[in-house]
Amino acid sequence: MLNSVEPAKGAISAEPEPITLDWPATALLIIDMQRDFMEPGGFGETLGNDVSQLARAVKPIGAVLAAARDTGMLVIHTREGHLPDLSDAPPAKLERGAPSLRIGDPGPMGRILIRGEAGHDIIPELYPLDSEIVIDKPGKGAFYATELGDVLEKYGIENLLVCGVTTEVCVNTTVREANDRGYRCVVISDGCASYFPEFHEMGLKMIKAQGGIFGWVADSAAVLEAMKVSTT
Ligand code: C5J
Repeated sequence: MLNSVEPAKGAISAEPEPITLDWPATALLIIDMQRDFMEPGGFGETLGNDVSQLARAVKPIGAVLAAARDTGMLVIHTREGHLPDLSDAPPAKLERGAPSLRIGDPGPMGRILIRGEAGHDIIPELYPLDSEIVIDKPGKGAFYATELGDVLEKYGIENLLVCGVTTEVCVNTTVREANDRGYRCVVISDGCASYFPEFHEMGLKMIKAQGGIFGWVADSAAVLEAMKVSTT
């Protein structure tokens, strides 16, 4: 158990406190598990990052994804990326820093962070089923300039299980956007990862501090246990 409060039956053992979810009103939101972030030669590596740091999130996400598929939970995958003509990429993003390759440049997995290229695709281990929703986003947050809000409303979603990469960038930005829109977010701690382990830790702390100012944090085992209890 992650904290001292005894969870009710079916509640997720989470921090800062257990949370009971209405499962039919809950979706699994998997952020940016794309080759461009996870594999050598993609966007993440062009920024100078050690992409092997992210691999640890794959198995926990896979376990929760399998359970979500078994229970019929709504599953939403996101992908960060831009149109081939870069019309949705602000100059301030394109010009930033001194990467080895810039967004739109040709790389070993196609043009960096461009929709339709191999690097933009989701890794095979977590590949979306045809029945699952894929949201393409130009920014870090999954609500900005996307249809995500409309999709959640259409399916009556009130709660989000959130995982993916990276903890302090797209996961945190999306959780903050979701929190402001009234969604309860449970962030799956071992289903997130960062190129910087200390940012991962602090990114989770920022979410659950101050009574859960942005949401709740639980590990995949706690989420799976609560899903199991509520479906048996
Ligand atoms: C980044 C993301 N780190 N998905 N994107 O640029 O976190």
